[in-house]
Amino acid sequence: MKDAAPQVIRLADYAPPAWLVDEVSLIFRLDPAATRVQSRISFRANPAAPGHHDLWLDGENLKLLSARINGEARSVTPGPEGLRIPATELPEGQFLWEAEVEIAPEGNTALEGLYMSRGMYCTQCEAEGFRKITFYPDRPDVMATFRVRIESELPVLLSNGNPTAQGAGWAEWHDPWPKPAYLFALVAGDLVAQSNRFTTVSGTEVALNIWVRPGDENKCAYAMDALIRSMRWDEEVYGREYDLDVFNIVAVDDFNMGAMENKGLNIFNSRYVLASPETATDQDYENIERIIAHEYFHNWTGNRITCRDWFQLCLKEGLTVYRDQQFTGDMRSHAVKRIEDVLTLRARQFREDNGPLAHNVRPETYVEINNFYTATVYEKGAELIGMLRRLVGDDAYRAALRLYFERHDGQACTIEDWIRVFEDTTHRDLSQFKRWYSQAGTPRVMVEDSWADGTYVLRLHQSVPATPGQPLKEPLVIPVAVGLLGQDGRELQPTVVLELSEPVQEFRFEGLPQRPVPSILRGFSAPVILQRDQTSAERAVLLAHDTDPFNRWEAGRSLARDVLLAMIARDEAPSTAFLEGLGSLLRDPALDPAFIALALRLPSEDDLAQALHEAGEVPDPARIHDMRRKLTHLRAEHLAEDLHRIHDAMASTGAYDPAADQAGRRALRNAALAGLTHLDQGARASRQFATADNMTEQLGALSALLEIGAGADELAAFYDQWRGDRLVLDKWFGLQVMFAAPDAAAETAAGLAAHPDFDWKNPNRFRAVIGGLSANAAGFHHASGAGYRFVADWLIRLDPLNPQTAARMSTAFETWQRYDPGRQALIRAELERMRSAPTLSRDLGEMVGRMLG
Ligand code: 0A1
Ligand code: ZN
Repeated sequence: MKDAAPQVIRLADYAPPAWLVDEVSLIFRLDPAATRVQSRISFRANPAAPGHHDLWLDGENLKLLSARINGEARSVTPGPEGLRIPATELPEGQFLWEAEVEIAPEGNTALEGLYMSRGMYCTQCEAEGFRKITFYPDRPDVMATFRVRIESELPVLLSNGNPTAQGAGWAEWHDPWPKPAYLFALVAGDLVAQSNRFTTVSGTEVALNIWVRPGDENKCAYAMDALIRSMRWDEEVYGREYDLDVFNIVAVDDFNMGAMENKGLNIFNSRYVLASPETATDQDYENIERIIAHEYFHNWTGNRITCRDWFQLCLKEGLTVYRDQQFTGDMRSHAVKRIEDVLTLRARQFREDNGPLAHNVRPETYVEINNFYTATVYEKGAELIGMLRRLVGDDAYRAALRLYFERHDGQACTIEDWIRVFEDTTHRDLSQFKRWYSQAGTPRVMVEDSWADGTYVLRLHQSVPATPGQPLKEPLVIPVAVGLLGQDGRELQPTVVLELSEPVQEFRFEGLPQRPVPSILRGFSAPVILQRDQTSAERAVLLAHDTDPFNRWEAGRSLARDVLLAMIARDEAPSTAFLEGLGSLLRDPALDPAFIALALRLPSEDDLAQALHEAGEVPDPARIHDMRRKLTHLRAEHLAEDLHRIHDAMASTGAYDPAADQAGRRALRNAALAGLTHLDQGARASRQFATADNMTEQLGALSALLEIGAGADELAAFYDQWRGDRLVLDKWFGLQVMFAAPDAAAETAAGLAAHPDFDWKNPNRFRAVIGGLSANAAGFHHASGAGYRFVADWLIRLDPLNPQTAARMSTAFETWQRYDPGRQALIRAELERMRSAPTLSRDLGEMVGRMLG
């Protein structure tokens, strides 16, 4: 409900907890409407907070039935956010708190705390959900061991740690590793497991289980395989071993985010567990592998070493994303993974960083912490780790991590602790590097160069634009990886990492035989926007010869972007150099098909709007849409022969395998099909749809058809085939909205929202339709304002039930300042309408407030 003046939490106000917890013991008597939770918590005065203090326990929506201190009944009246026992009423030193509360999981639509998803009980406690389960100091710097007893008639009863005892209608668990309450988890349901075993490097046997609904057990094999590979990889690459007798994963249909790293009991959105070749795309498989790894890696980077407070979120998230990126690179292809990661970074983080929601990787204030699980904290946070590694080198990185695990195991840490392990291992002053954590905005690096007498000079200028609350910026340390090529494509200078730390700096390369073609920011060595006038001849050299695969791809990408911008600005025809450059890639047998597929991918409509805004222009979403379609068509005409050849040559042989090789071939095949569909009105795509034996090819064909406004029969057939599969049906909902023509997008979304299978309280289904519309740039930004209205209507409706998801999805509006006055007025009106909704949550209120500025 609406707060008069929502409280702002500040990093600067951090104070250590007055009371620490040694052990927690919980008994759950599960009931949908009236679950009883008994707690026994042993408190001890914190020596780091000298004096005798009040006890503050967080608690929300709890019915307190009884409370005792050292066995003596207390009458306490909790407020809306928790309860306070004055120091005068507390024993000194230590005491035992016992309480019983009642909660109603079936009415919990926010999916935070203990809730129900289609008959099963589950929990989500990050960031501050444990306070909806019982009274507790719900902050990550309070770490305790947990004993849990669950009583319920449901057959499977799970919690963190190791099972200790069980009988008919009950089970007991013990987690010996001290943890913050946000890592608590409980699951109860009619579930079945796919099981396996893992022997750790030191010989401990671990039982692995993936728990799903009966009927889904044949869709867990890939997740299990990914888990085993993750466990082995973390031992081999980071020396991290698993530390309990069991590792449980549970798939849940109703979940706000992707997954959650609860100690020994990871809970997953079912879309990131369940897969079979017929129902999951290659992209789904890759996501499952990545997220399984991510949550598993949290066991060390997050759980054994956690965050002191929520401002330090990037400590666990940036590092864990960095680790999962390395893992995927090792499992698949580093070149392809890097390109994919940069595409995501630019699409999500640069977008965020260049708008009203820009914030530091380590924020300094928040109203609702759930609003800070962002691309900046996660993806830019990971980029900072990569830069640090580039600056200190691989050996020092390894040594620093060893020290981090050794020094901080069992602690709740800060970014200062993290930086210090690097300083202590390298004896290098990293105070300037630390600015990356406290300065929002995407840095621009402007490049000038000159050539005389065998010496090539690169002059780099850095600047960071103002962001909300941060008008002035200081120079950063930016690792700029550079290589030099000859005009004939030969490498004259292998990669060197230049350290740009001044506002302007010159770097000299001497003794060169000819003026080189520079390959700058190889591997995307820093999350910056490079500003450089590059001739198309130079780009052609890089596209054909760069030894750095990222920059090779980047040369093609910027060529495509410039072609599109010239079409948008002045109807200029695409250059033959561009089309021929692509043609050569398509004909190069040495290239990885996955790489070629990425090279064929045109910048998205939102990428183009971002580029136009960056160039000081006002993007017109309708024109962007038309020109991008036109280029897709022209390109297909020019490359038709190659595309036909590729579509045939990349056809599958043998049994479906989700690994990189086959997935890359299918990605290229679908990319070729999408182009060809523009030429043959869908004949090939219809054939592919009819004969596909896997979801990647079925969905590739359907998408290609929908993109040209065809595919009605296939859409109906798809629904008939998959109406019983919730995850596949999400795709059916999402695709129609994403590919709807701009004039019809809002109407299509509204039609689907009235469909009997539209369950708006399920976050996946809600995201498919409402998120689908915001992903359809030209439809969402339609000049009528119908797209804006539709999304705002649904966010206002969802917000009182599930504020977290409503707030997250409001980022659809974060780019509003890019657009023309007409669109700006329409969006502003919708943001204001949301802000004045009588049911506005703190979550959505904060987001809308920040967007309005
Ligand atoms: N820590 C999880 C993400 C997560 C965050 C918040 C949640 O609920 C508010 C749920 C999950 C991760 O990084 O995977
Ligand atoms: Zn995470």
